[in-house]
Amino acid sequence: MPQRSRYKPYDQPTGGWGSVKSLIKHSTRQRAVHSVVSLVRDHNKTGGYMCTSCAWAKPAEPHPAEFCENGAKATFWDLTSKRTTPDFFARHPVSELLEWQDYDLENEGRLTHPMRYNAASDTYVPVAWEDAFADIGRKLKSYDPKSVVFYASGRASLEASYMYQLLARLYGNNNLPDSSNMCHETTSVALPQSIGTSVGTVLLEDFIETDCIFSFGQNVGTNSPRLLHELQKVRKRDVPIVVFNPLRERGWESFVNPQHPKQMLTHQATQIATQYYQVRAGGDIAALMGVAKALLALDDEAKAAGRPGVLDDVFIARHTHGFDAFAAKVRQTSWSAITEGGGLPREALETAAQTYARARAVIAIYGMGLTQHKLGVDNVQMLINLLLMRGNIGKPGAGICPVRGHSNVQGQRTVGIAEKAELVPLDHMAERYGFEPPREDGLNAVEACEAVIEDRVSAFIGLGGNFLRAVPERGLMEAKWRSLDLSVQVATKLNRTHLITARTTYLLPTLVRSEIDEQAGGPQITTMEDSTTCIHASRGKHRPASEYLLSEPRIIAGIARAALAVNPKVPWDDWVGDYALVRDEIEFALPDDFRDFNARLDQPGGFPRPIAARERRWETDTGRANFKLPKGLSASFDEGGDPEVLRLMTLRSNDQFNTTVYGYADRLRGIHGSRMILMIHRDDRLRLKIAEGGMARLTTAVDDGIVRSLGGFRAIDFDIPKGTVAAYYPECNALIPLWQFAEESKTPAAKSVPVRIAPE
Ligand SMILES: Nc1nc2c(c(=O)[nH]1)N[C@H]1C(S)=C(S)[C@@H](COP(=O)(O)OP(=O)(O)OC[C@H]3O[C@@H](n4cnc5c(=O)[nH]c(N)nc54)[C@H](O)[C@@H]3O)O[C@H]1N2
Ligand SMILES: Nc1nc2c(c(=O)[nH]1)N[C@H]1C(S)=C(S)[C@@H](COP(=O)(O)OP(=O)(O)OC[C@H]3O[C@@H](n4cnc5c(=O)[nH]c(N)nc54)[C@H](O)[C@@H]3O)O[C@H]1N2
Ligand SMILES: [Mo]
Repeated sequence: MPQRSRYKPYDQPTGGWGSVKSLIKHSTRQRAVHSVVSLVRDHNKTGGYMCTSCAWAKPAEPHPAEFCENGAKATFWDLTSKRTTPDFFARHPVSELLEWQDYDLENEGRLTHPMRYNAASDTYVPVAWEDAFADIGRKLKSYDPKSVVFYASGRASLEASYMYQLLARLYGNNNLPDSSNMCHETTSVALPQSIGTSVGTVLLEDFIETDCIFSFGQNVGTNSPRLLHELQKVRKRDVPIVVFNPLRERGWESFVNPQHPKQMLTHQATQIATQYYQVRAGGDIAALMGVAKALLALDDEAKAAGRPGVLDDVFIARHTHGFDAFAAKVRQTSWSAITEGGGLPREALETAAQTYARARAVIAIYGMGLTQHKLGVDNVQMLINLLLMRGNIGKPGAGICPVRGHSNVQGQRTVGIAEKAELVPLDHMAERYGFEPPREDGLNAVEACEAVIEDRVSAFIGLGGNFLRAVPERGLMEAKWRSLDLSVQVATKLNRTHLITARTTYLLPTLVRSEIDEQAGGPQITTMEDSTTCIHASRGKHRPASEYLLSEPRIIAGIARAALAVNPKVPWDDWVGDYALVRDEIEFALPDDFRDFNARLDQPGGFPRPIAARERRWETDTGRANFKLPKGLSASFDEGGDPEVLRLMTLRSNDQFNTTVYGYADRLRGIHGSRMILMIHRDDRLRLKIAEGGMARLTTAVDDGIVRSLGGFRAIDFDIPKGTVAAYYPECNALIPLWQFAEESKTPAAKSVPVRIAPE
């Protein structure tokens, strides 16, 4: 399907007619035109279903059509009329399918039947649900419980997630890695140490009051386009938006709201970023240090002249810990180290500091550009330090705003999908279900990979996701996967993880969120938590893609009944019949967060979980908000010593949701027709003797005995800092060493892979 690659810089705004055209193309291609009406009527609306794309907040007063281009693509992709049937599997042996592209696999449409891999014919063949459950249960009973992994991608509802984590714990482990481990785990480690909460402190209403926004390492136009509505409103009030990103992402530059007729007809675009700083990959600690240094200088200057300082001295004295050590560190750090580390001139950082100092209330937004680095935790904590200097946490219009990924990834962690035992209300569960839950930590995503490589895993259960495409170290992982005894994949579409088979492999198809989930007690409601800790109900509206699909709660219960001893305190079947009963269980386990859960389902805009830091209650080791000192100025593995080593950022295109590739157009970056593209600075390309548009090979620059090399990239001159290059995830995951992860959080360091590049 990829055609010849084309590149033409995109000068149109984000949204606008480009977005409408793309929407029409995708609905037609997926033969999902029937879902357009529902998209407008039901999407992200009270009484409707919540989008399966990103986790951005859903407003209490939605737009007439509360969706974006990429939410629409996700919905068309789910509601496609195409089907991947038993007949398809009979015609295509797995060894053949392994040659297909990710796009082509999922483009076959929705899975329709439970299937089991048959090694003799090298095909998937249909299996009855009860036979599948019985066999999976029998096998699970035969393993050491510590050798089984229960992975979750971030889409399953709160109800399914609660049941899934309970299944793992009753079975006997905390091996509950999830996509969050590869994503905002860095946030979950950094924020509690700094401000005593593991999630962001910003609610949608803060955007109404803010008077400045700083953004780091997040691609709003592609990955959370509905946030552009907030940004546009903010810009109408002339609020400055300061962006730090190696790439000039269109979403941060200019936007036309496709749902605003006047803007569409007059082509009236809103400029989003007022200051744009192309920091080098891994350079944010240095850049933030520079802004902090300039801020201290402004404070000194003002105080010396007898004016009020620019720091919030009262807040710092009353609410924080460690300021003096932090200030000393900032003062000691030289401007030359800062400009070298961040790749930004001193004047730029001073200007950013002036903008920051003028604002009464600042929101800091960030994404994978901060979390997926060796010093990702320090990246996030430096950003918090900056906020603390002027009391920008716990007041209206201010706060920290990590933009989460999957639509319920945050909620899954909230209700217990976590490998860290201390994060889970295990005592409540022990009491309620009369069992002794495992107390030692389980495996996170990287540790699960290590365990697979070291032959310590017997079985892997995947509640959604595409584990083998999402994780680093693809070569070794795919090879070792084949010696697993059991792989069970609960999925909606066929992906590559399903094709790397274990000794026994099941492919279990499930409903998507927009489909009606009919159980004994009638159509069911599910719930999820958005990026701003608000909980929403979701009601499917469409007929399921096949009569053989089961809901995730039902599949989990099926496995649980077959694998576990009967426990009258855990009535799986009753729960499946009525998900409200599961919500009661969640409320029991987490009473502060989910008080009156069932009664509050339809609160417009969702109901927020209480976040102590919003009230300036600091649940940290010191009882205060902590200034944290970064361990270094470079967040990357490569310390910048060798000029032949470049930092590779592995990114999403506009036509994908993680490993799901919707097409080959990265419209907002002007790239069409191919995903094997290397974005590179012209001077780097010339130095490396690669022709413009010529082919290049990337080889990971580490010396650990493993060769990681990938050819076939077309090099395109891009507006990107020298020494930083970019290419697409998941294609590049073969290049990422498993041991290059963020210190403390173990989030794979996907944003600065040290690479050498050669012409091909
Ligand atoms: N349509 C769509 N929506 C999505 C997803 C999707 O794939 N498609 N994925 C979902 C998921 S799971 C997630 S986690 C989020 C991801 O959303 P993002 O956090 O936006 O993740 P990426 O696309 O990886 O892009 C990271 C951005 O960080 C920049 N960057 C890279 N390295 C650095 C750095 O060192 N410093 C700075 N300052 N910037 C840097 C890159 O140029 C890029 O703009 O989106 C979610 N939403
Ligand atoms: N190099 C590099 N690697 C990365 C990243 C990066 O930026 N760079 N980002 C990381 C991040 S942030 C994340 S979140 C992970 C994502 O990792 P995953 O969450 O594992 O991957 P996805 O691509 O979201 O999973 C897609 C599959 O999920 C299944 N699916 C879709 N909807 C449903 C559903 O409702 N239920 C069920 N049961 N299955 C469903 C479909 O079969 C589909 O093929 O990747 C990580 N890997
Ligand atoms: Mo993510």
